[in-house]
Amino acid sequence: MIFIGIGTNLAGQYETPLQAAKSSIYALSKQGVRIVKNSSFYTSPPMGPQNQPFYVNAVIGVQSCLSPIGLLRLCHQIEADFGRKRGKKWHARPLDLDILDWHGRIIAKAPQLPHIGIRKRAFVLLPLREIAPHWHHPTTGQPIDALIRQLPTLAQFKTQRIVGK
Ligand code: PH2
Ligand code: MG
Ligand code: MG
Repeated sequence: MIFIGIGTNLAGQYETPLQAAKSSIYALSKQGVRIVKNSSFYTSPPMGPQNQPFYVNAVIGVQSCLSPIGLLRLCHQIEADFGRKRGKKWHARPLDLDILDWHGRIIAKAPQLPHIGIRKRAFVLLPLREIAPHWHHPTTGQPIDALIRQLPTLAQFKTQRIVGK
């Protein structure tokens, strides 16, 4: 399975970031990506610069015949369609689509796999556990429950499920 993390804290052309997040799943499916699992949507304070809105995050499990780089290009194309402008690191954005895990593959760069941020981010691990409770980190082999136990309690507490799938 391939897992993609969705993040947004600006509405862009949609009414809310939540609506942008939902529409991004539809945009992927329109491009031939098969959506197999959807997590609930979560909200959390921004990691990084604090002068930006709270985020909405979700994780989906998908199937696609695209290569990692092909899928990355598609994700970037959809981000651009949603009004994302690339610039400063960790700035507010209407859409961020991160390939978290591509069939357990380990790749050094572009796209780096598994995604560098998985291990320490409650807003990735909590939705991922919902749809893949037996998932293991491809590089370290750690089960997802162990990764979640290692998170600071506050980070878990601040990541709140807002709406079901
Ligand atoms: N993504 C970032 C930076 N900070 N914070 C939250 N809560 N959620 C995100 O998805 C997120 C972030 C860079 O991709
Ligand atoms: Mg990201
Ligand atoms: Mg990204």
